[in-house]
Amino acid sequence: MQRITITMDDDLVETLDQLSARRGYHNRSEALRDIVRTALAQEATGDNQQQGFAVLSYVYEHEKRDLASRIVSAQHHHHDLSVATLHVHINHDDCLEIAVLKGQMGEIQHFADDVTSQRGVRHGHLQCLPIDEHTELHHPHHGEHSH
Ligand code: NI
Repeated sequence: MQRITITMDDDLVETLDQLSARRGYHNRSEALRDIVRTALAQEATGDNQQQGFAVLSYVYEHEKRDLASRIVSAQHHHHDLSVATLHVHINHDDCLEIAVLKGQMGEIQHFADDVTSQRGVRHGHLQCLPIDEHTELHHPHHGEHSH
């Protein structure tokens, strides 16, 4: 680990401290490390060849015309990407689905667009977790897990 000194406007430092407090970071370094990781993950999303995992979440109205079956069709069309899907009936009309995907970021983005662009799908969000074969992201304790 390296210690670095950075220069930042007062306003930006205040914003950083507020964000840090809101999200429960213990210090600025921890907050900044996560901000950089998020930026890195976002950048990887644009790299179609990049391999990784992704979490796609969305809310949809299950009785809206044939929306539920169109979503299932999209999932079957991209079955090779699907690791697991969690379905929660959040109220009388709406369902929340969380899909864990694995594969190329370009294909994952395409699948996410297929689902979230459907009429009646709301709160679509894709979180990408790129895998770097050489430096393991977010996992400094390699070797402790046997799986
Ligand atoms: Ni449901």
